[in-house]
Amino acid sequence: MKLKLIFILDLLIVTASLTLGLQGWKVGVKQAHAVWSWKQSQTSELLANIPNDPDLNKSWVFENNDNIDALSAWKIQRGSRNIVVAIVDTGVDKNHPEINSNLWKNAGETGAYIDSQSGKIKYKENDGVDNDHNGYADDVYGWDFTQDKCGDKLCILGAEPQDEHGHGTHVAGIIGAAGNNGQGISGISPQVSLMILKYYDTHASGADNLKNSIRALRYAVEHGAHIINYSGGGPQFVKEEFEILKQAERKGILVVAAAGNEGEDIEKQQYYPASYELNNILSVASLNQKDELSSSSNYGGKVDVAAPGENIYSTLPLNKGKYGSMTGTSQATAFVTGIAALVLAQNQDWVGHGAARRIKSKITHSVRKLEALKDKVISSGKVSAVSALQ
Ligand SMILES: [Ca+2]
Ligand SMILES: [Ca+2]
Ligand SMILES: [Ca+2]
Repeated sequence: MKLKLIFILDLLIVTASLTLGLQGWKVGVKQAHAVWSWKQSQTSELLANIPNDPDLNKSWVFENNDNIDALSAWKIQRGSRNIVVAIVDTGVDKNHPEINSNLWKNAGETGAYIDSQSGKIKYKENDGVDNDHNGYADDVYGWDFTQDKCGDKLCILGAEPQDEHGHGTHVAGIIGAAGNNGQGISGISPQVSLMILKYYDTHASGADNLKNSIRALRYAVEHGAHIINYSGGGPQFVKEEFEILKQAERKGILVVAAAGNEGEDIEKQQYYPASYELNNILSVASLNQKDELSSSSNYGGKVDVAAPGENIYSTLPLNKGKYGSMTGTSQATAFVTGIAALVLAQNQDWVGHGAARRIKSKITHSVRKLEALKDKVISSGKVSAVSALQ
């Protein structure tokens, strides 16, 4: 059984919430300088369009619009709550103020009713009942496949897909941190619905993580996800995983998959799900700030595009500092997922069969070609949010 590894961060700079006045003052000065240098680099037209998230400039990706063309993309499209993105990962801190307003909610597990026996008001989200009869009790935001207990027909104890690691919350912020809300950063899709599916547990065996990743993918496919972000993978073809992703292909669900962090050519050393022969998989390599392929990034004929992936500033769970930086193809993948969410928000009539193929085509045909990516990724380029919308 293959080991289903998610990418552990290479670098984690936790910007801890500073409580001492002096330290707070120093941080304030640093921010002011950063805002200044950031604004110098933008044209007046883009400046008029910059959202009011004060820490957006802490990310080099947004410091210069050309890095991914997000500022100019937001002039055209800022995403939609109608677009459901499943994050198959370590869970997400749903209490994070930048994530909370963009969480997906299962309509069948929300709302109140009068209990016929007690006559009291009960809330579907915490009544312990599987109100929508999908086999999961109280699955409001998604599910925790690492903690749940399942009988023949019902799974319980998975209603809180909380992120103890940090990876899932970081990926979630890149895709869909609330934009223009006067705080923190902005995701590439400032409005979106994030479905939280936790499969990875650092203490579990590779076999268990793999089994749970397949359950998580199945949930996404069966519960209305339009796009799946999969920032993980492994070297072995797994038939069950292939079958569920094929079902996703039939439904038009796009799977954005990391190329992996071994610095290898994945045509020689396969890396799944990126390497599956399916039209709905969009695989992503990582770039550094100089537009070079990251030394740790996998590449090759199965990798479609590249995106920024080094030292990326995004959200972290509240007990891990709220914001911080991580590196890897996981982060690059999340940028592409965010762009895919914008493209689908712009073309909502595509939803359904064929949508994945169309989104993938838009993104791969609108890249900025880079000499450094020739023969490294199929499109020879890095993604551009604004070009993908045109
Ligand atoms: Ca349910
Ligand atoms: Ca319930
Ligand atoms: Ca924000």
